[in-house]
Amino acid sequence: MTSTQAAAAKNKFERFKAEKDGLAVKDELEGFAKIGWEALDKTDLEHRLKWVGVFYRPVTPGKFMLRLRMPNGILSSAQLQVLAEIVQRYGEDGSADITTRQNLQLRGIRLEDVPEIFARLHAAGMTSMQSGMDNVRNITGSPMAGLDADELIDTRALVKSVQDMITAAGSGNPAFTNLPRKFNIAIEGGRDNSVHAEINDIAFVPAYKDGRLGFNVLVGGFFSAKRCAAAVPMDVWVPPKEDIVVSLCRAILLAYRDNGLRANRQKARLMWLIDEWGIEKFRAEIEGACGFALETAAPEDEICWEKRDCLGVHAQKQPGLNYVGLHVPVGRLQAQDMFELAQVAEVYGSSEVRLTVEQNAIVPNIPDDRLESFLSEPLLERFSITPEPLERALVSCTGAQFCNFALVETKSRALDIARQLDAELELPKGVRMHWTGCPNSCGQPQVADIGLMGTKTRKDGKTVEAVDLYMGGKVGKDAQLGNCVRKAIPCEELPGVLSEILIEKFAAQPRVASVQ
Ligand code: SRM
Ligand code: SF4
Repeated sequence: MTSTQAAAAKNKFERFKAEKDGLAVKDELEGFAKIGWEALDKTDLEHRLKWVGVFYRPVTPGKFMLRLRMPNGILSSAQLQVLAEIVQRYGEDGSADITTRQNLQLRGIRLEDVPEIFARLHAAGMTSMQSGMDNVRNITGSPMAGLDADELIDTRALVKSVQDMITAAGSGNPAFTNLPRKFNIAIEGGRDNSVHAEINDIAFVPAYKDGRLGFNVLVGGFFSAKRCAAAVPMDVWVPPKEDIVVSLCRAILLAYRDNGLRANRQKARLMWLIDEWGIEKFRAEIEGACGFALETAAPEDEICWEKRDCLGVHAQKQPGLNYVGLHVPVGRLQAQDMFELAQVAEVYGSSEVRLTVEQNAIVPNIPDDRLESFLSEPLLERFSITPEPLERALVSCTGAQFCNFALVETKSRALDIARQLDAELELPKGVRMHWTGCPNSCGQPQVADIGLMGTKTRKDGKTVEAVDLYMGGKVGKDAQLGNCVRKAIPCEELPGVLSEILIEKFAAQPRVASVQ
């Protein structure tokens, strides 16, 4: 019995993957669309469709979520317009979310429309292939890539090449569709660790070696309900060359595919294999698979800045051009927002839009003499460049509105509380608050100044929505993960609890009520 067969004997996910590869549904979509979602095989419906980015939502049966891939968080106005048209047809059910991986998810999708939607995505140069389940997620890179005068490495082409290798340029690549578990890759090119490299299974971090600029490689970072771990150094430095970066990613993925632990899904992420092998054996195996010698790591990485949030107007390295970061409250976009965002990028910029892991948007390449009229666009009343400090740095996962794992409502509650506290308190500087609806940590509470993780508790004899409180997460230079410092705070008590914390730990001052 092979190790994969042994795992299949123990684990229902391994069993159904062994029976039929998830990617097989790619060729069955026309048939699915004809028979309708209610007639689908349960495993195809609830699991295998995720291999092509189509997520059945038990909270809203019949209205699916479509998770795209946005390498480096970059898309064109024309692409955004196509996505806006797709969600617009679903009326109130249609919307989109910018995700914590610089990506877009569309809501309200009907299964009968999926073949046509896929044809439109393909025609517009987009894909949703392999974006869910045991596949590699959207690959992140600095949202200022190619714009920032202080950037070290422009990661755009590298990120795209790695995605193309993994997904066979978006058509689906069976070599990587049966990993033991999900997998995250980030390629950072700036000095401020804008993508939280250390929480990825593979992280490329800029570093000079003997005067040459390249990347130190970290491996094994992940969050799960059972365990959260920052990535550890692999003791490897690579030059920023596409063939080398792609080969290294391929070798790690194949080693993980063939040797990763599969019997227990709670112990299947890459770090568990690194624990079992030890980092020296891991490095040696990968080097053997690469077929070329790996250089040892550079002594230091070049992450030397506090993380920037990209909001507001910033001069680019191209003289006379600017990028403007717009705050999209908790990442939620309606069709009209998407049309307008696409349009302002076309009219004032270079028809390009970028997304950030803070769930915000950037419009690059706006000439100096077009800035003033850009800033007076009505869209900027909704997507401000100067939001109040708590709202500014607010991140939230999907939560109970659409996610069946959620223990609490997140996005609307996060926004209401941030707005209430912004109205009551004056803050000397931003405080990064991250909400996540359950221990899966999609909203990354461990990287926040204040992280809030949904749970349930008992109050006055009743079960109520509550949060565990995380503090101490640090991003950018010397990034570190925060820890749970207090458990099960009922959500209705949160405004008071957070107000006290903000006053005691973040030097907030109550605002003086204005005299009428
Ligand atoms: Fe996540 C599962 C949403 C980023 C850890 N995540 C889910 C599912 C698919 C569960 C489900 O089927 O309902 C959620 C879909 C809800 C929905 O309808 O939107 C979901 N995850 C999200 C997003 C949309 C949160 C957001 O609002 O931005 C993010 C999508 C990113 C993307 O574009 O691909 C998202 N998820 C993350 C991150 C953050 C990151 O990657 O930096 C994490 C923690 C980092 C990590 O994975 O190491 C994360 N999601 C998980 C886990 C726990 C993984 C584990 O090893 O245990 C699950 C559950 C699972 O995989 O079994 C999960
Ligand atoms: Fe859903 Fe939990 Fe992820 Fe939030 S953290 S999107 S509630 S799985």
